[in-house]
Amino acid sequence: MFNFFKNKKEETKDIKESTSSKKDSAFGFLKNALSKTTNSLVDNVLNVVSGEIPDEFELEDIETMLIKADIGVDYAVELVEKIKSEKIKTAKIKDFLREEFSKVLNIEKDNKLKFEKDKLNIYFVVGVNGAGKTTLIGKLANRFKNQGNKVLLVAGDTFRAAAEEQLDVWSKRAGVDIVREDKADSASLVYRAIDKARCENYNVIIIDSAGRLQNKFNLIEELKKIKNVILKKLQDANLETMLVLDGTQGQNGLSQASVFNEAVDITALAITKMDSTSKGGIVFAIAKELKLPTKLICIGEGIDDIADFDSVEFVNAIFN
Ligand SMILES: Nc1nc2c(ncn2[C@@H]2O[C@H](COP(=O)(O)OP(=O)(O)OP(=O)(O)O)[C@@H](O)[C@H]2O)c(=O)[nH]1
Ligand SMILES: [Mg+2]
Repeated sequence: MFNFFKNKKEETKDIKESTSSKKDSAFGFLKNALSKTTNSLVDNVLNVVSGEIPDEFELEDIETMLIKADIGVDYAVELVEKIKSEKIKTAKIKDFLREEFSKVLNIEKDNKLKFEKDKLNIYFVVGVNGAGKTTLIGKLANRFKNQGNKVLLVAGDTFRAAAEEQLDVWSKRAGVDIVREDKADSASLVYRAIDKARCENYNVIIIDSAGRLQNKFNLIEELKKIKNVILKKLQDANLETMLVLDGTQGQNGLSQASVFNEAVDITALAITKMDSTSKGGIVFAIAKELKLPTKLICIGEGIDDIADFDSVEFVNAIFN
């Protein structure tokens, strides 16, 4: 349904061949990919209805289709209830869904990544193991660097030497500086990094963190500690606490978002792996349940495979 990229390998390959055009066409790429899924979302929903108005069985099928698209069970039930109570005709279901999805993404919070060139901008990146945090940081660093910013990466995942190595590789690829210290306490490292950034006039700091789902309590406590340090040293800096979610994980994302949000007050979401079997419905589920804005999407493992999330384009891509 929302399996945007199920058959998209070829398109991915085409785009990979031209990195420079990729950034420009990231949303074209998404649109292209989505249009097929879209058709599957819209078609799947509409295909189960034959009469002028959906009957009970058909309403159930619509609900199943929506749940499969990862928009969340509660939201799917709510939509179907509306279709039923408002007696929405089959011919109008597409318009109805379009309007509902647009409304849900049109939340109060801004979808644009916080950034002011003349200030210090701190991005604290969190998420479970393997979500794509370190990769996203590399891409974001590269983008900020290319826009003329002075960028400092902080290897806040101090438990695994390999994690620091991985971030180090990305820092070289992006041509930006990095602060790393084996086995250091990550909160102290962040403390020192913010001092360094201020002394040396960096305007972007991106902080990596360890993702360990199996050790949830410690992970969350450590993240809270880092967040407190950042808040203490924030002054007039911008802060974006960004949760990275693997788009292929579907509804798991919703529960992860709620745990992380409770601990560190998430201000932005980044959905990764939209190029594989991602079910983009999670964007709606999270906007609906947690009122959290998706600000970035990642569409591959390459350095340019990142794009700002645009809710209008996203909905258009699904329904046009
Ligand atoms: N296809 C695809 N793969 C991605 C994307 N983003 C990240 N990956 C891959 O996902 C895997 C995990 O990415 P990492 O960046 O190491 O994830 P992490 O959240 O830092 O993981 P931990 O440090 O273990 O918590 C790597 O193999 C990445 O190349 C994406 O947008 N698309
Ligand atoms: Mg990592």
